[in-house]
Amino acid sequence: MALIDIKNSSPVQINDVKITDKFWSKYIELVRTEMIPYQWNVLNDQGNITIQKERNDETIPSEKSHAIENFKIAAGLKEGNHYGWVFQDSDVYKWLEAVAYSLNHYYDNKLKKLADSVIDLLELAQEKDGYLNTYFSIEEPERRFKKLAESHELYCAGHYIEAAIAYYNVTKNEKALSIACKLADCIDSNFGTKPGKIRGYDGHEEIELALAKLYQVTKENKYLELSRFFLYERGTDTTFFDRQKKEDSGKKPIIEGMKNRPLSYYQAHKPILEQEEAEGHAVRLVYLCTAMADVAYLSEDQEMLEACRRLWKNIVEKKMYITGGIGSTVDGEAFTSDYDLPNDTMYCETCASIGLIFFAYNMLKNEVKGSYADVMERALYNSVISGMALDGKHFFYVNPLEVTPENSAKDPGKSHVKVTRPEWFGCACCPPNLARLLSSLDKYMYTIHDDTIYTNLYVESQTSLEVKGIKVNVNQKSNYPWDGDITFNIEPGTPIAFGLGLRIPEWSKKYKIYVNGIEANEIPNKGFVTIFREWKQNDEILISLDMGIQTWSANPYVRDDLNKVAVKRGPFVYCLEEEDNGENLHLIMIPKDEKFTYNFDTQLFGGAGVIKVNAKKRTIQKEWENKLYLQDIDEEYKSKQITFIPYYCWANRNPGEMRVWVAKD
Ligand code: FUB
Ligand code: ZN
Repeated sequence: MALIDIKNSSPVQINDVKITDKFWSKYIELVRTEMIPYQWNVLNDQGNITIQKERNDETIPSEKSHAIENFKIAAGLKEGNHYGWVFQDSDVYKWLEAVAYSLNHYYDNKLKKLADSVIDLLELAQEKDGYLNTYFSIEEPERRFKKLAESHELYCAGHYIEAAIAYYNVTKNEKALSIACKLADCIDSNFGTKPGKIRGYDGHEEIELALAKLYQVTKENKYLELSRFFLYERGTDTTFFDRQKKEDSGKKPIIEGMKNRPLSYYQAHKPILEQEEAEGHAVRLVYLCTAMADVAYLSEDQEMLEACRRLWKNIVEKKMYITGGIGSTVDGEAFTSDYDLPNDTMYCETCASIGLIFFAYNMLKNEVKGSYADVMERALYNSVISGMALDGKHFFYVNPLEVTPENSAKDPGKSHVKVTRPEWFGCACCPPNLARLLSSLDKYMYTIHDDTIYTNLYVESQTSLEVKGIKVNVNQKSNYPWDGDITFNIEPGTPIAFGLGLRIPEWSKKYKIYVNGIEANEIPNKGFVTIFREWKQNDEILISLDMGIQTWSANPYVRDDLNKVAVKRGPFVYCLEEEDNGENLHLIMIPKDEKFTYNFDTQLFGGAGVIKVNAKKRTIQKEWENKLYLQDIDEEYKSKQITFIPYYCWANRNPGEMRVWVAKD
């Protein structure tokens, strides 16, 4: 079933899954009916949309998108200048990729024609030698590949290649793929170790993961080799960016504000095998790791896999928010030190959590380990979908765990921490990234290793998989993520022996599994319980997960979360909003043994589980009037019932305070 079944642990081809899940179908429909048309309007500067800067920074271009117009100018169909970020092209590519996945769920001829016309436009914009980049073609052709630290040329190329593969897989549009191959060949002829070639790499990783995908579609070894070159070259010659900068000196910066970034920002401070810690720009790091994990898998590179494991461990054990957000600072949109996880100045870019999912999935291709899927689920249900309003037309670039509107308004250090989701951003990397992830969710649900199908995500669906060369339908039925019972129906056609690995999420200490009504006692191994048997038509498995309400604590080294708890139920992290609980959420305290209650509210947020508990709220006594400090004053509290909503739902009502970590008694 996999496009190229190099080993037995194959990825699952997208057209083999049909999602019927209530929770995710809504999102997939939202992508199709709202996000894709809405984003198309934005890319064409239509629709009267207000574009906000993602943070206070004069240099952010935010008048319009101009992304399609840039292609028309590069194609010679229009006159004018390039407008927007140097990587504006990637917004179109991610949109195109989302269209491809969406067409796979719901074939829409009009949309396909529109996407075909975009491919035609790209063909015109592509230069004779395969080069494709509107900024450099229009504005500075002589600077092509001359300032890779900033230029994003290979980043944009990578996004096109990903889009082309998706589009080709779904529609069989050969032109899309041939533009991608021409582009990759152009890169191949310019980069490498041979004399005359550029021995360097892009400041923003992306081409590496795209080339690994291109290899899998075309079976052309040169693409895998080029990906390996970029990965292994990174950080070996630490003078590369500086040398390019010197040769390019006197010219205007390609991106203002990127002049003085340390090499670790680009993960170019050391060779990748020597990088022990997740450092620098968070999206770059996870895109790098995504590529490393895929290339390690494809070329059976154990050293590279070991490097992935080290970086993964550092992220999830020391640098990840409970929501699956990563990146602790706005400065460089970057990781900081271990356990530095501030809740109200964090970055947690939507793209970074999406990249973490890509990384997790590629690790799952390498090895059976439920914890990769746990992180995938954590990011997906929390930091990722909080990146979008429930209307599919407003987006967060960063996903805070604590917001005080006044501070965001007045503190320049919190200008990136928005209280409501804007309609679009000057730098619009996140919204189309969300669209492509949500519409391709089916890709992440299963992995197959040898004769076992592993379930990474519980999503109601009908999936056709191939084990031992035989087609098997695996159907999931559930009301997950709100309920913990998931029924699997197995339809092998003829009886066949194989394993079905059921992930036991880290949050579900208690669970039960029944096979055809009889309780199974298999011991979990590496996060999965595997039922191995000869499956017959209509065999049924029920897994029942613990959907109790839980309070979680952070490692005591996380200074910002000390003496606080976060409330969780199933895969969801919950939060408090001012709308339900009044202002000054920091004064609320959760008593130790209070009983939480849960209710599914069909009216709220289109249906969502709400949690309530009797808590205490500190009262502000009269003595505090006009005083900032008082000596030896007793604290007084009033009891108060408080309401938690799922974190992803926050900021869908009136603007106000929000917090995930709540003080505990
Ligand atoms: O540089 C391209 C994209 O813009 C990055 O991935 C995001 O973090 C944003 O900086
Ligand atoms: Zn982004």
